[in-house]
Amino acid sequence: YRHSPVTSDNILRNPLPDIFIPSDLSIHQMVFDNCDKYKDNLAVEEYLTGRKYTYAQLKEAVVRVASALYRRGYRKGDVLLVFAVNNVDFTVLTVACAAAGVWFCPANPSYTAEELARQLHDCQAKGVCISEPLADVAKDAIANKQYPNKVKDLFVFGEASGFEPFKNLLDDDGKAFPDVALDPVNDVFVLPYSSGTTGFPKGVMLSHHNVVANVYQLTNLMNMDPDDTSLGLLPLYHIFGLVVIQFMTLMGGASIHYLPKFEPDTLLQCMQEKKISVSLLVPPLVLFLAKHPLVSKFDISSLKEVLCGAAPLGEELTTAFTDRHPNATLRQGYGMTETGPALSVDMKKIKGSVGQPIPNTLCKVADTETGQILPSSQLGEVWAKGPQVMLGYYKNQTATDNMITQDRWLRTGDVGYYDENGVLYIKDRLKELIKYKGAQVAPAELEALLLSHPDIQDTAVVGVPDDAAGELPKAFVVVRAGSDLTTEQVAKFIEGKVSPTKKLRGGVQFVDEIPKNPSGKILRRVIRDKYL
Ligand code: 4UV
Repeated sequence: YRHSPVTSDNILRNPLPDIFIPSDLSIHQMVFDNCDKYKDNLAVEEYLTGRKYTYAQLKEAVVRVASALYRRGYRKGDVLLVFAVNNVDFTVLTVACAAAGVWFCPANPSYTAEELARQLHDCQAKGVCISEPLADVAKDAIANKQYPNKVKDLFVFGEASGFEPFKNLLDDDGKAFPDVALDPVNDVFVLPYSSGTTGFPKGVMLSHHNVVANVYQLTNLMNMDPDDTSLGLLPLYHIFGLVVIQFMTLMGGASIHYLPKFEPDTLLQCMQEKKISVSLLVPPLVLFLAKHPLVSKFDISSLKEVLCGAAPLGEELTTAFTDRHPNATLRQGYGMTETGPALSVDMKKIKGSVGQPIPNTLCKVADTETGQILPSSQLGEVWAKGPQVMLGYYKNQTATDNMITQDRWLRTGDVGYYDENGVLYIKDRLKELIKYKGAQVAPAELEALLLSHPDIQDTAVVGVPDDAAGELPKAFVVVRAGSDLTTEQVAKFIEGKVSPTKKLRGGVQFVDEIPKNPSGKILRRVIRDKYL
């Protein structure tokens, strides 16, 4: 071993030697190499419809779609926004955009028209590609005058009036497949949105190399093979699904089985019938598999590897899961959109821990006030460094500079410590982000909406702990003098305006004032300590 896990400098490293990650490899080349290798193996399949591609067919479809995009005027640096649920053509389009040098910009399919309009406006997409049932929301978003956009092409997986069927792109002869000069280290592959440490969602510029690196780092630890079947349930718009489900599976020559949404019976049927062996999950899904009575009616004993991330996985839940599914190894991973996403994975089955940094990644714990590096057992902010750290936020240098230091350390905004073995534990969050079932809820967004209500004078939204969902957004509200506004009315006011994950499920509480520091920053910890 080249490194000891914790060196005298208090920087955490993987005990394995660094791995070689090619810096000239682009995403589509990485996928194509596997398509050539695994040819007739099943690559992706939709469980509900049976639509599927083998590896060879996947490559052919990617070539056709990239060619079709080129014919329609798409050039390196153009942005295509994808507003869709999981389906096999999502994967085709992801890789086709990479080949065409087009920035792939995924949006949460549960977004309202206004939420989508903001992302369309910010990313300056030239086109959108949507799932059939989302046509009306997408049309409203495109027509939004407050957030104007540059969308000229409308594509749909399936059919919808006013949208060109994606099938037309698949019918291209592939002859205009572009030979794009790509610099994998500096050219953007994907632009997912994340609120980061503060404010509204921002475009996260991940290069081809950021993502290639993360896939190499993970496959070095958790290799899949062609006999594996992987569950495609987590949404592909989110970085965990987008990178880890899609590319980790494709690297191993295994197959992905897509489901468009969580539905208990269908999920379990899919796991039983397809003999799912590898699943990426978030804690509420681990809870479901660990405790729901329905699970006993199905044989899901094929499950052997589960990687759980996006929110804390408690010890008690880990035990409940492994007691019920003894064949399966449950590992906790830790990461974020801004780091492509994985930073650490628990390889030693230490309950409650997120393990050690993955290869080629450094982590340290810094004093939250002074930035001084801390020794083991002390709580502080986790900082990380590695080839997966994003290029930066799109058109937002200030937010980038606040998160990444000059020597490329990224401040995660998470609070944790490491033990004497160099194993990391995440305990809390410094940043304002709330996680509902692993999905991001940005308090700033809800606060801005609440402040648009004429009777609301001030507000702060924080996450309250919840066993099933992790956290629930709760609003503390200062009402204007003389108003007869009720807490129910406040919750209703928000409900219709945001995607379901952002509803104020944690409740609304009226307070006299919102604690703030002298520069007006909301003191969320004070609110939590005082009221929760
Ligand atoms: O930006 P994001 O929505 O990204 C994610 C990414 C999750 C993962 C998890 C394991 C992997 O192996 C992997 O590849 C990707 O959720 O939210 C990032 C924030 O979510 C919290 C933490 O606050 C991050 O900054 N978070 C993510 N994983 C964990 C977590 C965890 N295991 N424990 C506690 N908090």
